[in-house]
Amino acid sequence: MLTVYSDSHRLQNGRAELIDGTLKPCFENPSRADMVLTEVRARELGDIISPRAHGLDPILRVHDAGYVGFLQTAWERWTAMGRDYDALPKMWQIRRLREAIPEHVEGQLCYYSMDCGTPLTAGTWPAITAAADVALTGADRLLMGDRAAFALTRPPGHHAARDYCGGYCFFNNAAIAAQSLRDRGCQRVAILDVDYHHGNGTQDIFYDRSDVLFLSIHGDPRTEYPFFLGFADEKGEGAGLGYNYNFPLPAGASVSNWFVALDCALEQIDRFAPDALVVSLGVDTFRGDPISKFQLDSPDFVTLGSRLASAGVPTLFCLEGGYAVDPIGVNVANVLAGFNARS
Ligand code: Q9C
Ligand code: ZN
Repeated sequence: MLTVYSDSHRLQNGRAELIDGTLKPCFENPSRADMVLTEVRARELGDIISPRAHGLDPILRVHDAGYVGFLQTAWERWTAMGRDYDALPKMWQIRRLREAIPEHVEGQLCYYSMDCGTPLTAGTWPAITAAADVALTGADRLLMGDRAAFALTRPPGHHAARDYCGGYCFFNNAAIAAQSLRDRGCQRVAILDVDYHHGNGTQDIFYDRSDVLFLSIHGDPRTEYPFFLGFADEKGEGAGLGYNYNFPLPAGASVSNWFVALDCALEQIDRFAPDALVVSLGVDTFRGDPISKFQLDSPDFVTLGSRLASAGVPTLFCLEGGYAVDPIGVNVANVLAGFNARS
């Protein structure tokens, strides 16, 4: 399986996030992608190529133009005010506050953010456009007939919705790739999100559509981030009713229960008969993950890859979360190797 990778991910390098009452180094940092790339190389899983630039059009098919414009100009506007530190929002347009988009860059930062854990930095724009290109170049390969491709996307994307960032995500790489596959000839695309956290952004983007099936297995939002979405009764709306599946599992759920949920998801994918499958591949389901509470062990990721291959659908993997940095490479490569062995 081919891997698409860009060094530009390094440009997203936030300084700190608020954890347990204090500022700690960002969990989502460049060393994650370094570990994954090193392991993919060592295991000789296939060629590693650079992305081709696809421009902003495929991004604007998924994201709001005002939001994209904000991301493009925010750092320049932020630093023009004399601020040379990471931009983080400190309030939200919550109930009964005015809905108008503020003019001030700090107000816009609050308006377009879901949380305060997603630092907008000097290099955010080049990093996130490169990550979208990585995903889109992976999609190119499926359209060329490849059985599968791995888009080593960083920063991740699945918490980013049409018009907001959050959860370390700015552009929804998997959604951009899925939409591009639709626009370039695939009739039906399924997105399976196996990250520990619910893919609220992806769900939001495709919630009213029947051409993109979204399924997510994740920690129950009654106790886990992102708290406000990801419940089992969210089944889609309008034309999209019946095309959204959430499989929330209690924090601490066993590995066997996790694989039961995977089988349920794969059954729905089979029924949907997609032309392509996009996997939002978070490996923060690992038992040693510092911010998550599932129990998967490294060999379980081989099983995951193998089961995904059994769907028999051209598959694009997009990297999402995974914060146990030392084993992240092994865990991701195990998924890809398990897939390769079965396909
Ligand atoms: N104490 C992804 O995995 N903060 N994003 C949780 C836990 C947000 C995770 C804090 C976690 C976002 C792509
Ligand atoms: Zn996650």
